[in-house]
Amino acid sequence: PPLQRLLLTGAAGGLGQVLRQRLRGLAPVLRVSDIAGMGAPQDAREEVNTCDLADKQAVDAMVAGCDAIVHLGGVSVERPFEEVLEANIKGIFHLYEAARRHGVKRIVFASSNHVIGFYQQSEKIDANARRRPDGYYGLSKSFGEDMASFYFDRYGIETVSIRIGSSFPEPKDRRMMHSWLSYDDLVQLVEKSLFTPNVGHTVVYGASANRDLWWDNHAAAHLGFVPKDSSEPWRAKVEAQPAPAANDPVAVYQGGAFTAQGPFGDT
Ligand code: NAI
Ligand code: 15L
Repeated sequence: PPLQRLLLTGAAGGLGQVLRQRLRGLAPVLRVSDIAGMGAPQDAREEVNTCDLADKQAVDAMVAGCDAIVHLGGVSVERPFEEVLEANIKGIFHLYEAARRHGVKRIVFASSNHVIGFYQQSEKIDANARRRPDGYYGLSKSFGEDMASFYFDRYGIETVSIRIGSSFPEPKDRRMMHSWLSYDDLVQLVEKSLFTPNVGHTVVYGASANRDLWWDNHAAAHLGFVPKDSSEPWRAKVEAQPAPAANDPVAVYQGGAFTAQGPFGDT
């Protein structure tokens, strides 16, 4: 059945601002949510909801009345565990609990390459590779994928977990020549993740058709995701930057600099 009300979390963020524009029209009502300000509703088809994902009751109210969710909200970089715990770990539990209570059928979860960040850049992996999270942030996304798996097996709520590479207007460094996901390809992948039937819990890598990919999406072929863009037009610009040392984490690991952050706190 067609969607009635689509929820977009993280709507004030970098990707949220893009998808707020590009997903409107997929459902009669788009509800946008964030802890940060989002401005007024853009038109009569949009609802604006301010919510802290760490607040269970607020998340329940955010989800009520929605039949599908694109979940971008949360801490999006490496941070101390306590911050990641609130927004991402408690947050994803609150989201799935609310989805169960309110009969949400489909969730598109913004997972991350940092779930597998400790693979080396010389390795090529698929969705079945053992996860190797590269920090608390990556651990929280790994937990989110397990939450999605459990809520499908137990309650039949379907999820596509998109392990987004680097989704920005253009690739900013050598690593992103491999990991870049254009906004157009992101939009295509989110739409396919929302509307492909019988996805169960599918894990897909979110990268454009870059020349030297680390990630093989054969396990998600049923989504029919065919990226149209490539990082190649930026190669000369990116390779004009000074090259990192061969043993620099940005040149060794798929997760790049995230693998070398922390420890945080008193140590
Ligand atoms: P972003 O940091 O710009 O946006 C995240 C949004 O979540 C922000 O607007 C923030 O206010 C909101 N948020 C943070 N804590 C919250 C809380 N406790 N309650 C409610 N909202 C909260 O990040 P970006 O780049 O837009 O990424 C969106 C999603 O995609 C994130 O989940 C991120 O982890 C994921 N992702 C993004 C990648 C990228 O290349 N942009 C790569 C891999 C994953
Ligand atoms: C992510 O998960 C982050 O949200 C984003 O800001 C980038 O750092 C991206 O990964 C990346 O690995 O380039």
